[in-house]
Amino acid sequence: MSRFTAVVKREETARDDERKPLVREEALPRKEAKPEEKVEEQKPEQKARPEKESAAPSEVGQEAVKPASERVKHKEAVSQKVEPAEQPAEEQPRKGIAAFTGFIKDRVTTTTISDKHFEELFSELELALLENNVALEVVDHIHADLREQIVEKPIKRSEVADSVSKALRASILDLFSEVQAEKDFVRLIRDSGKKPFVIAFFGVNGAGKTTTIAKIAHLLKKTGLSCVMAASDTFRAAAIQQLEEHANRLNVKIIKHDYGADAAAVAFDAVRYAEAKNLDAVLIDTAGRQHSNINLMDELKKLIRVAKPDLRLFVGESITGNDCIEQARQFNDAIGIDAIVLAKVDVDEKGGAALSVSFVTKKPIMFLGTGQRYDDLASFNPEVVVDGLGL
Ligand SMILES: Nc1nc2c(ncn2[C@@H]2O[C@H](COP(=O)(O)OP(=O)(O)O)[C@@H](O)[C@H]2O)c(=O)[nH]1
Ligand SMILES: [Mg+2]
Repeated sequence: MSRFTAVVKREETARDDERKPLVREEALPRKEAKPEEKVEEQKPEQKARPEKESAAPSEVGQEAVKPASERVKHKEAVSQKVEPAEQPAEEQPRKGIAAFTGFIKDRVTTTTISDKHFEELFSELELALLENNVALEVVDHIHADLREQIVEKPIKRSEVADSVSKALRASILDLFSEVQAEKDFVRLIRDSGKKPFVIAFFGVNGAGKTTTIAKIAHLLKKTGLSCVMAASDTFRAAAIQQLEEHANRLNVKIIKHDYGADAAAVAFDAVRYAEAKNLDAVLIDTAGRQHSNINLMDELKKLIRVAKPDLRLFVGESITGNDCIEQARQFNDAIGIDAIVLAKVDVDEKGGAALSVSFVTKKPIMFLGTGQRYDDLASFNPEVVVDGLGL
């Protein structure tokens, strides 16, 4: 999964048609940010939170636990009978998806894969997916889908690995099929007929809201659209100042009140300002105390009533994996979100959040945050995620 971010980077930066080998980020020489381009130094307290342990089944929804734990039991039962796999002499231990397809190549001698055999083989893939922060309900979905596609279906021995890879690719792409985002964000704004087009950003502290707003303001400017920022995170010390620094650097107007002011009033003033100045968009920053905080949700609901955003973007940190998915679910339940920005995929070696967050919330991923510069914002393409998995 570590190749996920490398592929995103490659898609965004390498415009040439040449297919470059995928390399791990850390293998590349570090490119120093030019001071004026760098969005912001990471302050120690804002540093990306360390990765959580991969999801233990107990951390996830109850109803989803059952099928997977049944499979684990099944795996134990089956593994008693399985003869040790023959290891080709020079072979390195394979992991994850490569292990799954390779395993099939090594062991399958018949032209169909039985249910029992499938369960045994899937347990490899299941572990790889869980380790990579893919939510359990997504693993269950892939399991059911893949089983339907390959169990007891006649497959040529020589084509087994290929067929399974194709089935897995189709299954993962299917995760996104219900929720295709408008690919062209700028066109979405232009075609909306709304002036100003109001976008509100939600998410927990440190997820990347303010940084994403700066990146989007930069994107809008590059495409000739004007905007104003609303400093509606009036709760956190330095939040207004942080947004203001971006506004100054980008030469974008910011509407701000004092700390502790009514967030909805700030947003309202920004919308009024945009109307008066005939601006194209309003970007509303919001506070991000814990999503379980009822006061915050009430404050955000009021802001939504007053500013009537046309787009409610949830900003989540890719690296927090299942936490990010839970937050997205809870923000969606509490205030309703339209789409997702998955920030910090550049520091996420796992990538499971991208597979899961859309599936769980049924909302599209609109952007990926791929770094700390203004240009580090990639539009989301499911095919790129699947390519990154080597499928
Ligand atoms: N590596 C990386 N860091 C990011 C990204 N987006 C935001 N950050 C950093 O994450 C930290 C918190 O971001 P901030 O925008 O202040 O989060 P907020 O509290 O949700 O507004 C800052 O240090 C940002 O520079 C990203 O896509 N990649
Ligand atoms: Mg902020």
